[in-house]
Amino acid sequence: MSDKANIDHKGLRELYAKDPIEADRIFLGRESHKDRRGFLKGAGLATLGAMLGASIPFHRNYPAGLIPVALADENVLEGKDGLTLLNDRPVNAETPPHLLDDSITPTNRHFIRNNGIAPDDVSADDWKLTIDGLVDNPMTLSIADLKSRFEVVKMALTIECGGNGRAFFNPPAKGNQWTYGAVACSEWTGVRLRDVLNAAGVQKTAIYTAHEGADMHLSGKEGKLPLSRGVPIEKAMTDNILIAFEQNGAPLHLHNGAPLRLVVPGWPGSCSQKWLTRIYLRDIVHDGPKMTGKAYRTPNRPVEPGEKVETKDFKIIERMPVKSLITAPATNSTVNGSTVEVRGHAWSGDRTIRKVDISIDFGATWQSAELKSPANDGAWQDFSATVELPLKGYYEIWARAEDDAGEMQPHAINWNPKGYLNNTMHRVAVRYS
Ligand SMILES: Nc1nc2c(c(=O)[nH]1)N[C@H]1C(S)=C(S)[C@@H](COP(=O)(O)O)O[C@H]1N2
Ligand SMILES: [Mo]
Repeated sequence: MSDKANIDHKGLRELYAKDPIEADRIFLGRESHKDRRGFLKGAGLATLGAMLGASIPFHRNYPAGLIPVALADENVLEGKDGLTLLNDRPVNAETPPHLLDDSITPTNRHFIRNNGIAPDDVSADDWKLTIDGLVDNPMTLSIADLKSRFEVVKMALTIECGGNGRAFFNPPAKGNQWTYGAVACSEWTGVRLRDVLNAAGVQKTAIYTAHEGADMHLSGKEGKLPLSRGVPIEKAMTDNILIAFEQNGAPLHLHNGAPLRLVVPGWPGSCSQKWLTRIYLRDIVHDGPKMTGKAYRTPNRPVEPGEKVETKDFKIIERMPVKSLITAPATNSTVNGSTVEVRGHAWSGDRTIRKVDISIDFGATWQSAELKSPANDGAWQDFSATVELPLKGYYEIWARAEDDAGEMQPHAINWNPKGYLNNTMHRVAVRYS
């Protein structure tokens, strides 16, 4: 792995814990074996200064192999509860399935997927959102303007990272090794993107949106965006996309995009720009960071596991596929009675789930679960079932959802080079003793 990939995928604390001198070299470009102090300079010093939010007057005295205490002490998961940290720089954390049991995901259980560093100043009072590009009336709005000029709506909306389930790819795919928990359905309060775009006056030539946020690129370079995605204008005009200023009735969590974010349900989470500062309309497919190359793209044809695919043969991921998650019982739990209550959620991008089936015999037979309607268009659907375990022993509970277009979850992974869109059936281990 390259140095950069090393730090992107492992995170700072792990790097320093393993080999502090090597971490210094990778992170700060410091060749400290030559000199116990190994002066910090140039890019390394700038990166560190950007991360600490201040210059370091005594940087010449800074000892080698020491992670700055401000970074080491920082609790990157403050306000979150029970999440598994996959990386601390950028912060990436997922939620174990049994903690996603609620119909509406509490903020402290909502996963975090950052591509860069969250901004320091997220004061809602000073926040500004600019709408420009191919619109008749470009505008810059405060959060108070959004609230007073547009209808405020509250919706439960599912966000799932395009890479959820990547950990199960074989051959493996680089990137955060998400298992099941890069998905959540909080209740968001905001205004409809459509209403704001209509007020700005969408010009005929506009075909795509482009989103910008206030997060900082890992390099610390001013003006360099970690991620800027967009959606086709027809998608942007659907009525369940929100510019949200509240998550579960309170201000957004810092790492979920405080104080303002887009929420685009049913499409890869990356469309839901956090720390939202600008939306502009374009007459080309948006080509911001993480829109091109292989990012959030899959091959435009079936490929063999491990096959090398040229960049030109990739297409942008649009709707997310049909999927379900078992949230009770927790995997590896032991039950004392033969009757087990199974619960979970199912969703399919831009579609409704029509059926969820449960199996306790490795898919030989299935029983249908009770399935609720979504709270609104864009929310996942709760399911529940009571299953009877015939004898003491080991079981796997499997769930399989089918949507209203007849698409059903597969057994086998649809392999692709970057490990996106894994919607294989969720399996949970249970022992009856
Ligand atoms: N500005 C900005 N917005 C962003 C990202 C980011 O790195 N920067 N990550 C995106 C990705 S890849 C996902 S999956 C979702 C995750 O939202 P969450 O962290 O609130 O769960 O945010 C999206 N919005
Ligand atoms: Mo994502």
